[in-house]
Amino acid sequence: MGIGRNSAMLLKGIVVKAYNSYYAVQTDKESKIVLCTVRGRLKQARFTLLVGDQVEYTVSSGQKGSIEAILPRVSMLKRPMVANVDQVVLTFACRHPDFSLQIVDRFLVLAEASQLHSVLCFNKVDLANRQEIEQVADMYRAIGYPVLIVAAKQHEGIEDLRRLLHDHISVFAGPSGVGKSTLLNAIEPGLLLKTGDLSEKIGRGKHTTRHAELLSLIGNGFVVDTPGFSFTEFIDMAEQEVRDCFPEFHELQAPCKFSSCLHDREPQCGVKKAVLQDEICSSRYENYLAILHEIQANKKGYRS
Ligand SMILES: Nc1nc2c(ncn2[C@@H]2O[C@H](COP(=O)(O)OP(=O)(O)OP(=O)(O)O)[C@@H](O)[C@H]2O)c(=O)[nH]1
Ligand SMILES: [Mg+2]
Ligand SMILES: [Zn+2]
Repeated sequence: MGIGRNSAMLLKGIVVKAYNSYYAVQTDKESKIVLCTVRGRLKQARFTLLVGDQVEYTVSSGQKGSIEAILPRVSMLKRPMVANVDQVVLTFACRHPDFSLQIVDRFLVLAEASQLHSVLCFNKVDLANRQEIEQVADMYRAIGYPVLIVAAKQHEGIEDLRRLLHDHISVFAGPSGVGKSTLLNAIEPGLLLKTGDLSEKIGRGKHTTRHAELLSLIGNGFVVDTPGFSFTEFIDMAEQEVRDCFPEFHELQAPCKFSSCLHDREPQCGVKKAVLQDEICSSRYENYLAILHEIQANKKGYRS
């Protein structure tokens, strides 16, 4: 430590928002925000310092702080760029927009590929048949994913969701219009996030992508609201990688004849057998094959 150079006390905090030349850092204990610049020797870090990073900083004079060190990063999410995210709450509407198992599985693959712990949140249950959505929820619970069925507008299930966010950095992701911002406002009314109808949103143009910001929850924990997107693509993924994003395949693929088995056209495949015996849900297997074939078609396109 720089003895004498800076007699100010070293404090710990987390970057909650990045501006052009300074960072909003929330202190560990009091959840007070301090605006910080980056120390000279850490200047190159300006390009790598992310929202979500834990930092050490000093406050020498007045209110302004100076970031002295970045603590080791546990994880990094690329879209949105946030460090140290521990879980993603994949949010979907039971209706309006229509529920789709295919979209759920495609988002789950993206989350698994980023090695994030996923929670599924099925919102707008007030518009749907609860029994039907419970069946879908049970299918995902059997795989090991926690599932919450909620209605943000009616404040139903909000307490369970709040409990799950406690002490975590959680990113809310999912298609547009499913109610992510409405849910966050229900959890923490002070957030005052913008919500709206799909029809109103179409006119907003392309510039709705805001910079990621950690929103602080009373009690402990942070959430990140993201603009919805529906276009999911997997072209940077390897075939084996997609296969590994389906956790229920892991144990059942032991009997596969080839360890490289992609559970598609190969003979003696444990996963295909499990699908036939209803041990693996056929919608999951079909959605897997669709992604696999997209990746394969894309590879072929490059070769020719
Ligand atoms: N019926 C019903 N409507 C809801 C519920 N939750 C949200 N909505 C409505 O759904 C619409 C979209 O909600 P938002 O919270 O803006 O959706 P979003 O997921 O944040 O959308 P993007 O920001 O575009 O990604 C709004 O009109 C909400 O009032 C719910 O539980 N039930
Ligand atoms: Mg929103
Ligand atoms: Zn196989």
